[in-house]
Amino acid sequence: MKPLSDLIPILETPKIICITHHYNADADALGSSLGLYHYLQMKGHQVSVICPNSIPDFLQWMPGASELILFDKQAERTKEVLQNCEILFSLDFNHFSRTKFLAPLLQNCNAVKVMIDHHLMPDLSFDYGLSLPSKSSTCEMVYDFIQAAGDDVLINETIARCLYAGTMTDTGSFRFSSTTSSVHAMVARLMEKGLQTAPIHQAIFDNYRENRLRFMGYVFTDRLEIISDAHAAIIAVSRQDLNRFDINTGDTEGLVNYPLSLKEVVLSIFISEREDEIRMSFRSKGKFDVNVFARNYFEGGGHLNAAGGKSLRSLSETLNKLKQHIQENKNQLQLCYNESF
Ligand SMILES: [Mn+2]
Repeated sequence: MKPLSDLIPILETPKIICITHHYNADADALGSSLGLYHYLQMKGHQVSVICPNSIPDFLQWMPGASELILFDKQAERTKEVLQNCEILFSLDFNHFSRTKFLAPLLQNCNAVKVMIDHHLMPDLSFDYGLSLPSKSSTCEMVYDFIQAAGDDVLINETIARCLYAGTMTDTGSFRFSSTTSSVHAMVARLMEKGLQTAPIHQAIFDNYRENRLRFMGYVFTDRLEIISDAHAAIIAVSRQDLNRFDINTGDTEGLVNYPLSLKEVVLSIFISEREDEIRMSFRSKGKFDVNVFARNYFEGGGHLNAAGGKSLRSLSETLNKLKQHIQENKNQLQLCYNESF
């Protein structure tokens, strides 16, 4: 994999470019894709953004959202665009499998493949790329890329809104330890470009339907289990629970973080029964490594304090297996809890 900086001179002449991100886009995947999209368009390139599947309602406000190509709805168009593509950017993921059903098309695409990502353990078979797990977000990496190309002057309010959104969500609103001085310096620069931050917080966090709040009440009352001696919390919801409150994919975003607000909880896990699999989110405080935990037991991974995974077993079997693995890690969890003071 050649360094990303080697790509900068190649982008000095107009190219046909595709940008894609992981399945179930979050604000960082979409914000980095659209931020890069607007930037490359201004550079004179022909650019398309391909999403592996439809994007959640709370991200529809993002500038350029109406121009996205959704693979689950526009398969033919996706194939056509990829066929003509010269450079393919993969953002906020580091292995094509993370795009699920889109993966074979991306893998077989003849374009020069570029990765920009901050997750652990990258696939290094991309032609160009940058993998920096210490970075707060892929949005921050796209900002750095634009700066490295000497194009600060091209950053406008549209790009600023996209890049801010993903940095804000991936840092837990600038709370996590990945929030370096460079992150704050970037936000300051984006504000100088006309960025208004309050409407973005509102668009992302104050944009739900009543059913989601009712669902949260139900979940915290009836579905939250605390394993005190292991400093762990589990929320497991069945398909029946999701249907009862008419809950979509985007509605469960962020729920996994709430149990971490409990003093004694070091590890929080959210499990939901989806159509094809059991989906799992892992969050931790301090040194407990959920990337390793998700990778070892649930075919997943991500970051030190935030990871995803899945299980093809039933919900109750998954829950039993999970509790067993929590017990196996009990000493480590107790250690992490004690170390945090
Ligand atoms: Mn990210």
